[in-house]
Amino acid sequence: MPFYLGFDSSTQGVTAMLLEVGAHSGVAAVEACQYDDELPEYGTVHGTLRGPEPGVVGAPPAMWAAALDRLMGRFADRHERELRDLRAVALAAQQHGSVYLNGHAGARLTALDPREPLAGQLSGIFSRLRSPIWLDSSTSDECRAITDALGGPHILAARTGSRAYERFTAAQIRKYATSEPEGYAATVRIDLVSSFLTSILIGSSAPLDPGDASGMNLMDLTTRAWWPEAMAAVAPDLMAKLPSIVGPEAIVGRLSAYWQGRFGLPAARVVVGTGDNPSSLIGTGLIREGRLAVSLGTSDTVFGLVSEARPSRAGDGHLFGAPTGGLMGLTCFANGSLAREAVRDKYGLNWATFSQALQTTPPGNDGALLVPWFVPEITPSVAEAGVYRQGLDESDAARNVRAVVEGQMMAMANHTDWMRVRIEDIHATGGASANREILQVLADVFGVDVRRLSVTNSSCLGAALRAWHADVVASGGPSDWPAIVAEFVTPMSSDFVRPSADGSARYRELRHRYAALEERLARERASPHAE
Ligand code: XUL
Repeated sequence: MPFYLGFDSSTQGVTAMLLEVGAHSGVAAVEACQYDDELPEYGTVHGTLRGPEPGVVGAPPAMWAAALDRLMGRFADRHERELRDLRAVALAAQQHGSVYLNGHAGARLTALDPREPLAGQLSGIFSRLRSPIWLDSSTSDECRAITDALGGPHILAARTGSRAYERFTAAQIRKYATSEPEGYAATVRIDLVSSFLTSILIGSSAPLDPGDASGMNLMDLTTRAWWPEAMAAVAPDLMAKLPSIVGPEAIVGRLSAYWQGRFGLPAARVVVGTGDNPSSLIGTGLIREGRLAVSLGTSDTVFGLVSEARPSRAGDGHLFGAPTGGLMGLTCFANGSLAREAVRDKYGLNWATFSQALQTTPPGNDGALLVPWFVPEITPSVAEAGVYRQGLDESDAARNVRAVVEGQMMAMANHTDWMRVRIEDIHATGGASANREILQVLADVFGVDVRRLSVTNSSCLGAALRAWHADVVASGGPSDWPAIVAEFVTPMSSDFVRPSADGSARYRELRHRYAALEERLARERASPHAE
């Protein structure tokens, strides 16, 4: 029976999932590697390196590659028999992060020695040892310059699907090119995390898919090709340094001699990589408009397929290419699990007592509000961290727990309106979706049913499903996404959360108050290029 392998290289670690397809369809194995625990030599905290300037957040790209190597080795040790029938591999990665390679990289990738671990062999190929990642908020000046050069935020949003954002790759590249021109000049190739790691899988430079490329402010969403004016506004000779863009189901190579020789893997097909959010679209089964997914992870994201290219007027969301070929709308919040954990830790709670706090407090929290910007926020654009309470005593642990969750869910609902999707139901995923009380707040705020999926790492599942789909298509079979997701994306019947009439009524009113408070605070602390 055929097997398919999906990787999710995320902020805090990398996960891989092996699917068996056919008579015994199912998830055959899942393995993970957390960077802080398993690769402490890179010195990351939650997979990131911060500073020295405020807002600067990055990670060593060599660490992502080392983790991939380690995880592949673990798979080969534990699942040798299944891997003999491995047909295809696909990878998803945190979006927006960029990897800067010098002139040695190309030759080195094609000649990796299977007798040596990967990490040592990559030394000397990076023109920049620390990659900026999506949590970086240090590029407001660059966003402003790019926006001015291209004629304003609405033009940028209409062309690329998003106004300028600090974490998007265009602003990050501009900052590097202007602050370290020598390093930029020595860079022959700028990858996203997905194309960098896919290049390592195939042993040569891999292209990008439209889903990840649309997180750069550089791709024309209509033509799905690089936008020459944006290149000129960002950095000299940029076009020559970027990967090409191919369709979302392209086979870009085969597992290279390194993986075959080192771990005995077959020459399985390798599919173009994508971002974790486009991958999650598949992993949450969102193949038609009307269903939204809410992913509660390091970042919280809300996303869904959209049938028309209508970028947000207020600039609070993005249009990305979807793996199914159409478009997805997405809004991203930096204060996801980071904010929930900050509140949990501040009051000395664990997840069980956090849930109890939600059970013992009423929906709407008697009008108490908390705006949870524990780190600079992406939506709305807020450059400086700050936590605001209205009608809420800071010493009241239970009410603060409810207030942080309600604030997050109300912000999510308010900043989803721009997608103009008639929401029928929500599929919840990500670590915090295991918490039924959090899902109750989500259901009440959106006023629709919420289902938790049996596989919580939807990005990793999406990658494995993309591998299966692309392999079928490459073998001359039909592109049947409904059949593919129906087989693996199964809501758990026990975790079906209905909105309560009482809760929904309260949030309809409270959402307006929250929006007004958030808007006032954001205006005072906004990133200057936002409007
Ligand atoms: C999306 C975003 C985050 C990262 C997290 O725009 O910045 O969701 O993709 O990995």
